[in-house]
Amino acid sequence: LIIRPAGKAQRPRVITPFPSPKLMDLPQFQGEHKESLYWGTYRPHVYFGIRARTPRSLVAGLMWIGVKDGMYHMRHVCQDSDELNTYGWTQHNGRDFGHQVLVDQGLKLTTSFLKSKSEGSGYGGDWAVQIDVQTDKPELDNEMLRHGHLFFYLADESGHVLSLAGDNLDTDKNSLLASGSRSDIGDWQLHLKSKEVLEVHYSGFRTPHIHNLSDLVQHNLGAQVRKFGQLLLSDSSEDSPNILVFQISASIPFKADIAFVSGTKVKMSKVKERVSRLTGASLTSLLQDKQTEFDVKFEQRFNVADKLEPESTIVGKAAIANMLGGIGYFYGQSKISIPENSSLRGHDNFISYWPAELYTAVPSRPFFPRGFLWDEGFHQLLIWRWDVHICLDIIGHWLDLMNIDGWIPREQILGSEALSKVPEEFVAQYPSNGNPPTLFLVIRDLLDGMEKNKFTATESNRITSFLERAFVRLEAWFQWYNTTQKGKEMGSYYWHGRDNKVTRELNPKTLSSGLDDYPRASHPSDEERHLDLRCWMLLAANCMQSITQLLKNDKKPEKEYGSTAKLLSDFDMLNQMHLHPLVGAYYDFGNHTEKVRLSWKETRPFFPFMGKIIPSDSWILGKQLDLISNSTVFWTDYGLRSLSKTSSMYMKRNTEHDPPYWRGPIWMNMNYMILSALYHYSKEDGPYSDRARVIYDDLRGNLIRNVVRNYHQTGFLWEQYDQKKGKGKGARLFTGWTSLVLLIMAEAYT
Ligand code: 6A9
Repeated sequence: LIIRPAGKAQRPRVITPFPSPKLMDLPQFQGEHKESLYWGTYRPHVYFGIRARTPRSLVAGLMWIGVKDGMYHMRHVCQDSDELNTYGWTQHNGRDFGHQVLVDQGLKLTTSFLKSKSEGSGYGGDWAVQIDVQTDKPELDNEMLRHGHLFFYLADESGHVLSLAGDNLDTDKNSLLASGSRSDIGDWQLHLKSKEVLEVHYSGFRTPHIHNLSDLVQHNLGAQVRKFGQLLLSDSSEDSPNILVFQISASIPFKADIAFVSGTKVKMSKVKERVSRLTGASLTSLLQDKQTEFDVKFEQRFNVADKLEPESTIVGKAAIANMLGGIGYFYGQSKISIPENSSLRGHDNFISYWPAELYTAVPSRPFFPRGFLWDEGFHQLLIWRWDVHICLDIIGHWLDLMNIDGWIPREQILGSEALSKVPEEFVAQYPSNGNPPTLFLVIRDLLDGMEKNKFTATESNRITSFLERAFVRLEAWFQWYNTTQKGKEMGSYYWHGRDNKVTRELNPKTLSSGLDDYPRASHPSDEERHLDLRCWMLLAANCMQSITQLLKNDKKPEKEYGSTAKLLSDFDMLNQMHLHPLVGAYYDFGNHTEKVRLSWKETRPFFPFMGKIIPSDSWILGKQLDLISNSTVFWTDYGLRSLSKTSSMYMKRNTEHDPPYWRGPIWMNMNYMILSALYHYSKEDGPYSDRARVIYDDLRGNLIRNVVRNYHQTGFLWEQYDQKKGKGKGARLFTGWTSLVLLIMAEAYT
């Protein structure tokens, strides 16, 4: 009998952090860098929200009352059912400025964010919000549309009490709304100013459940309407409130400027000057300067002025602005599924990962406002080109989520606000399951950029020291894939964790691959060979080898990566394992359908082509170009299909509730990768370069035209595009990898 001393129980391996110094503890992420990114619009799941990059922050946000079909509706958390005509950042620099336009039926709101550090400011500086409310139907004599109601709130996640400036708020006389104190920023104050006459009411709450804020406000308003027949907050508060909501009402049009200043206790902190600088005409002019700065940087980074029509440029700006404006900060614990036969399995069928922070871009603010591992690699292809420090900070956070086995959970649902958006059955993460290691795409870009002197000396130094520290983690990550996902034959891989007991699905899904319902072997087994994973492994091995060379550390087992890379780029071996020799097309391999026998499955021209593995003079390259450009296979006027039209599963539902997802529609990340390969082959000597160029030009034109048209018609970037008519599909306001359209405009490829 072994009795462990109390309190010394060993942590289960799966929730043990990787034992090496954290990336986020690197000096480059401290000091000025850290402070400069402290406050931000890091709450992408709400229409407008601010918080700091700290686990228990003071958070701010906006709600308003929208009018639809003669009814009032509260707007707060981004929801598709709100049916906004459009919303999103038209400009954002990821640091101290953003400009967002929201159209809600007749109402047009503009929310601008500005951050500024001046003499006297506390840690992280001050910030301001300008909210501009207009209507496009001023002629309507509709009472409901003549008055605008905004609700601006502050909530302290750590429970500190917020003090109200007074019971009767009259911002004409005194702009102060509230104040408080925190250990991170010192004393702070919130001010409100406007040229117009505002009516201000308030309500205070005490609760740790900030994610229920919409309900709290709606209840308060509902009670007021029932009692007094008016849509105004009660001007009352629970004891020691940690949430204060201010209702700002005025006749439309009006503008409200909100200034948050910190470090206000210190003498000479110049509160008055700072507030007046961050409101009124001064704020407007500061915002204008930032807009110009954004436009200049956009042109300097993406160089698209000569290449684009003005309506395309608008979409390109929205793409980068939403990518940066969608960056969030999350804190919490992932839930990790534990297998049925495990001794860890007690009351719950999951255990919690360690509490962790994640700073990350998100695929979609209304639908998926959280981190996704393989999406993030694509996001960073845009972000590093804008601000490499933000990019490293994000990748660093992701690598710090690695456990001792070298595994990183795929979907990050951290904290109660994130959890409240996900149905329970989708929450748990499986330690047997991976997701494409796309962070290597970014690292390859960074290495390439350093070689071509694209970075300043400081940037290069930071990238190098980042990679020095990241090396052991990247190595463990590589090994995790290389061991847990390997196939029976040398040089073969398959996505583990597919369910071989499902009977109700047309084809068991492979969520880990990121391509969800893309058809694979009908009977999952260890005989499978997945071409996409094999190509990701080649990318990873190449990248590891390049890092080893850069770091010139002979203790690092460079040879090993070199030989893996060599093995995986062996063209003959690739062809033996995955090529149908007569058709010249590439396939997965596994047990298939009715007769259940080992055979090739689904034409996949994409992956070896995207990996640029095919020699430029090979007849197979010609065959690949045939498949891509053939409209009975992959080609459409709007981009390439995700599945060949000839497939038996083309546009088939997987279950009654599961419409086709990666079985036909056009996805931007895959199209971007193919364009990148076409661009490459068009520049390589060989018999196919001219043809590659023609296809490249056509495909690029089709993609841009279609995304731009959809944006102007619908007000949004979409998750995918329909392969028949090019119509946006799936989640709208999907500003994750669909934003790659900007890199396509700029012809900036990996
Ligand atoms: C399910 C539903 C309110 C699916 O963009 C994120 C991912 C991609 O990584 C993946 O490749 N999307 C793609 O096939 C969206 C996944 C959403 C799963 C959440 C819960 C909640 O709806």
